[in-house]
Amino acid sequence: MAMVEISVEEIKASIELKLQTLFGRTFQNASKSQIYKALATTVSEYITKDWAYSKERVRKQNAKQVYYLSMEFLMGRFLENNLMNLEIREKVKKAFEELDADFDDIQSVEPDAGLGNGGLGRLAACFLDSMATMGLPGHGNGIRYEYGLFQQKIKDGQQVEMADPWLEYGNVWEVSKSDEPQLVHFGGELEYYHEGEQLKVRYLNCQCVKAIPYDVPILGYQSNLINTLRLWGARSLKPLDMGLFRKGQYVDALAEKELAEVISKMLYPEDIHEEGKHLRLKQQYFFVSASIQSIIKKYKNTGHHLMDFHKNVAIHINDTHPALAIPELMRILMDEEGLNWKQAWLISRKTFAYTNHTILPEAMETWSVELIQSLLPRIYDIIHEINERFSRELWELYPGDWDRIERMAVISHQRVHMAKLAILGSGSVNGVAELHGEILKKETFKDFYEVYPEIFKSITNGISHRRFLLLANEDLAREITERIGKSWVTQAEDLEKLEAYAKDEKFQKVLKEIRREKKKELADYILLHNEIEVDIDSIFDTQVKRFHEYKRQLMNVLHIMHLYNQILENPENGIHPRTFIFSGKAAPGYHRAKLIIKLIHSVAERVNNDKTIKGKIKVVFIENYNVTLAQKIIPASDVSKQISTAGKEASGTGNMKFMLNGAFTLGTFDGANIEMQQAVGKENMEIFGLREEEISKIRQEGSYRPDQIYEENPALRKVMDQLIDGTLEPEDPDIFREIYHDLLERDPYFILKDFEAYCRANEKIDELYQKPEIWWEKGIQNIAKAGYFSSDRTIKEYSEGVWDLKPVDPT
Ligand code: 26V
Repeated sequence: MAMVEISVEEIKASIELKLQTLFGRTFQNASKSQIYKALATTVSEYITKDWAYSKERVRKQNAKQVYYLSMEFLMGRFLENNLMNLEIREKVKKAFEELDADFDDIQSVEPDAGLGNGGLGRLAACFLDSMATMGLPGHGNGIRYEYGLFQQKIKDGQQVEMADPWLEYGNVWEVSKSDEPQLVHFGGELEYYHEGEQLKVRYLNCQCVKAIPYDVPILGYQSNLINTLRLWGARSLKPLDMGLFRKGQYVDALAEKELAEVISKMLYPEDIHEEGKHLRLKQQYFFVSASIQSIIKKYKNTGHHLMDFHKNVAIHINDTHPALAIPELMRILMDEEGLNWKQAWLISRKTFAYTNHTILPEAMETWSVELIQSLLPRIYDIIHEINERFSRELWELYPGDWDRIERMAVISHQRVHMAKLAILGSGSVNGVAELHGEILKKETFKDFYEVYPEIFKSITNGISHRRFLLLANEDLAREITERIGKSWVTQAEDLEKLEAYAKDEKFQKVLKEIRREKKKELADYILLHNEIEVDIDSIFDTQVKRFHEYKRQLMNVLHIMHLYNQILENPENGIHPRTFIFSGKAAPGYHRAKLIIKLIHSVAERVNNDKTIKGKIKVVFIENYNVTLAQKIIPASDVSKQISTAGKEASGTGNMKFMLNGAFTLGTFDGANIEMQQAVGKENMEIFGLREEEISKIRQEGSYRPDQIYEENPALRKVMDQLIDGTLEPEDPDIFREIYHDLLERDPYFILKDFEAYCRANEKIDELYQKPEIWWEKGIQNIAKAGYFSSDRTIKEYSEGVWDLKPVDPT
């Protein structure tokens, strides 16, 4: 639907009409939330009309389609993004000016759709944006969680979790299709029987849950194609038990209903740590089963033969969470469509592709045989058969090598290993950056790589450069367009043309002024929310992401303590003032990550209130990090901290968002940082610390002695001692003792080992920042080379190399 033909007058008229018809209000006496709804409904009606044509076009062209199955879609706000894609933001702003209302105020009524934890969920959202923009028929399938990722509040320096009832006031962007439900079965017993030649299966005494699709239109920039994000909500199949109801047992009457509906109640907030919860497994099968059933149903409507399924449909599984889609497709093809095992398996392997997003062993999903067997008996039987057949193949390949067969088995030690299931059932397995893909081949999935080398790939992640530059940093986007034209919005590599302006004083000044403006806005936000005054001429040095030990927020804060000590010792040490910004959530059950948040607050308390350092450094923790906050913080940052232990961060995508906005990266040789440095050049990015090979060698040798580093480095020793000597929390001097001991005795993430190099890298930043011509030139170079990290490029690689997907003809 490219650009919408609507005038400022029409926008105003529509808002006023909607206010009347929906709420019986005039603009003057409507609430902000009513005005938001009136505007959003106006926009969504425009979209919905074209949505139907778009589906029709895809159908007529017989285009192959991809379904991106993901437990998480971290969408953020819809209104602003849709206005951007329809290119009517300016007009809407104008309309609000004429109505004498503050448009930002209205936009901020919309809650973030926070249906994800972090990188994996935001990646899914960026992919949807790119597919729609590039005219590729690709749809998301996930869960309509009633509660998104918890909201984070900070009380006494500690994280407190609050619910995120994002649907409380309705959701203008979804269309519920309660008349197109799918039924999902849990539990019960199986009864196998013969119908002629065919072995059939019946389910007895199972629990059946209704899956209702809620469809959200996904627009692309200037694109004719509107894709669909289909989120499934769980409903009880049974109406209220009126027998109980009449007897006055209202609560019991409701119980069964609630048992079903709890499935789509909330998003699990534990990224990385696998917990093996019953309800989580139910969530996985619930959305996967509903998705596969509806995909097949739609496919059968086209009249194509099932044996051609993979030619028309690709299904992507975002990490192992949707891996049950593989046995579910097998089940439907065999039990309901009458194909034999060989046929069904062939189709499955040609249909599915799997992306791995982390190699941390604690994130590798396994489920107990007992749980799967009782909850999903038929699915278990199919997994068991997959395992049997695979083991026999292995026996042929490696006769007598029991060790290997055991290592590779999908079911071993009474557990089902989801990554192994995902690899076996897929025609493509990929890592999310070069290094990550290599680690998968050489270590994590080495055995499988030896058997199926051709299916392993690396596809480096990307981000929606539209959301994170065109939308989040409108002024900068405008200045870029003035210089190099508008093509970069759909052809991100064209940002490279900016290189010609790297030394241009005028453009350097523009970048600097826009950054300053963004810093001013963020400073206002910080003053309002944290009651901390920050100096907008200080370096804004930012680390925003989920809290996890491998991401090493702890190293960041130890360095701040060190810097503070240095300033106290030598108040005239000449460093440029710096504001250290943190934001991010910790999993509610992740004690250590929460303690690190507390430590940051303790250090902030101390540093921010010490008048003797004259505000040279400030530490700020911005609560409740989400997509909307990212859009505020990233364009206001001078320095981007990407300091994970080498080999641990599969890719990182925040790193790319900062680069795109011209921040300078201080990072380790990890994930996509490596490729960012290749793109922008060594001089434009500061890399420090141990390499992955070095770390893996030290680990193997078992030779690491953090206590020695402590002994040898007096400045570090001082900082460490301050963790336990009451400097920080005189009332509770032992609170950080466990951190101290862990660093000294184990330091599993090599913080002490990298500390010295990290300090030096920070000094280098300080020096560079004090040479403005050089600093801003580097900023421009970063923007110019960020094009490669657009998710448009990533999606192109998936389309060509994995899905075999082509853009639909827009006419
Ligand atoms: C794992 C689990 C385990 C069970 C409980 C819920 C849950 C939720 C999420 C996860 C996996 C998280 C993996 C993840 O987010 N990985 C990140 O993926 C990004 C996109 O590829 C990548 O840039 C980051 O480096 C990687 O950490």
